[in-house]
Formats: sequence, structure tokens, C-alpha cells
Amino acid sequence: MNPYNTENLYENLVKKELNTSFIGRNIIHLDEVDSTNIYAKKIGRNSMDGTVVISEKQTSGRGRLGRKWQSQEGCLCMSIILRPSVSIQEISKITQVAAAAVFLALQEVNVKTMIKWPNDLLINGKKICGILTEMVTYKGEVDFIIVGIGLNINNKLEDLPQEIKNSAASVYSETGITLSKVEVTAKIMNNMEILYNEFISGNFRMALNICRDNSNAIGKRVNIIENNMLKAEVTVTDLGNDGELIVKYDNGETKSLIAGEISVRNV
Ligand code: BT5
Repeated sequence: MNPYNTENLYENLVKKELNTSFIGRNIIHLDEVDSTNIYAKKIGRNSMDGTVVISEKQTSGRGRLGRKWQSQEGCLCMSIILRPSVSIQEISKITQVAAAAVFLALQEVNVKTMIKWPNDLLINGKKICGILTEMVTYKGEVDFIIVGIGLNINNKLEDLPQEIKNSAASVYSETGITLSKVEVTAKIMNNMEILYNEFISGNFRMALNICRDNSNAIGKRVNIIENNMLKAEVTVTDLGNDGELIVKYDNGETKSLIAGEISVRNV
């Protein structure tokens, strides 16, 4: 079977499978763009809540902290524009809300993933999805946010660039299953709307529990990396109620780590 799903993500195909009231009700589908997050940032101020930008190809896909997202054929690249009325401090939680939504979407098509705090999904320990949440403020308040999701669905392993070949994979490369991009896109939006609505009504726990129950790190040893330097080897004990990573040092000290300041790598 052709591992690529050539079906295009046209708005009406996705919309047929949506049961949302606002996420994905306005879809901008592009053949090629530098980055769907950059595009969404440009149009965000004048876009309706829940607008989704999808591109078949990205020429400069972005990761966190200036890193790159390699957008090979078979990768689903989408950005959701949202206007949450929550404080700036709450915004980082939306990455975990999105991770939980992608997890549920894949679970619905019988693909089991693990969530790597705070923004990755893994299959067999390999990264298949990364999430980049960015915020645009206006007069010191959140104007809108962009939740960028890059999900390797039908990519062939040999097409992944050399530098990520050992750490990255796709749903297809790990399971042999070719999924419909349209179906997965709609399922992500459907699950995102449920979890996001809970989150903005004060219930972050629903998404958090999914991240906690399917964490690849809880109970494991990890390296803490800060500014590209190895800081310590610790044991992850839990996720805190605000989504922070709780770790225990070998001297017994416990600390909460906030996403964005550090990253963790399995030992
Ligand atoms: C991320 O950053 O994982 C966030 C990726 C977000 C991508 C989406 S695509 C739609 C939207 N538009 C954008 O421009 N971006 C968002 P980070 O945690 O910093 O991880 C980046 C690292 O993941 C890289 O340094 C590579 O090691 C690895 N990587 C890059 N491309 C990958 C891929 N396609 N699959 C798996 N790993 C990859």
C-alpha cells in the first residue's frame, strides 16, 4: 500500500467529521507555507476563535527555542488560533491540553502513544509529535495564542532527515498503519475542543490526568538539561497540579520543574 496518504486536507472533508462548535469551523488549507504558526500569527488578530491553519508542506517549520521542525511528506502540520481569557501564567498548560487531545485522537484509531512532558508524543520511545504553543499579547494581556501541532502520520522512515533518524518516527513507520490525515485532523480538533473547554472553565485536571496516566517519564530516571548542559540525573515522581514535572534528586530533595526553563532526556 502506498504509505503516503495523498488525500488533501480540504476544509469540507475535515468539516464533515467535526463535532465542534468553534475549533476548525474556519479552516485555512495551504499547499505550502513557511510555518503554519508564523502564518497564524500574522492573521490571528483578525481571525475567529478556533481558526485552524493547515499546510501540506512547511519550508521552515519551527520547534521551541529556535529549533527546527522537519515537515516531511506525510506529516500533519496545523496551528489552532485560540482566544482564551486566562492569565499569561496559564498559557503553558495549553500545550499539555493539546498533547492530551492528540493522544486521544490517536487512541481512537487504535494507536497507542506515550506523552513526553511537556510537548511530545512518542511511539516506542521515538518522537512522532511535537507541539509549539506561542502567545501574542496586547497591552499586557493575552490577545490570542497559537497551538502548533506537528504530527508524523504517514512519513516513511527513510525520508526523515539524518539528524533525527534515531530519535524520530511516524505512526506509519512504527505501526505499519496508514491513517487518513483528514480523520486524524478532525479527531484532534474534536478532542481539543472538549479538553480546552474544560481547561478554560477551570478544569485542567482532565487533560493533566491523560498526560499523567500516559507519561513516559513518571517513575523513570531522567537527565535535566538546562542551556544545553547536563544539570542532574533525577527520578521523575509525578506531574503537579499545574502540569509541572516533579522530580526527586538523589539526596532526597524534591523539586517542581516548569516547562520552558529546562528539558529532560531519558537516561
Ligand atoms: C517541538 O519543538 O517539538 C514543536 C514542534 C511543533 C511543530 C509544529 S508543525 C505546525 C506548527 N508550525 C510550526 O512551525 N511549528 C508547529 P521542540 O520540543 O523544540 O523539538 C524540536 C526537536 O524535535 C528538533 O530539534 C528535532 O530534534 C526534533 N524534530 C524535528 N522535526 C521532527 C519531526 N518531524 N519528527 C520528530 N522529531 C523532530
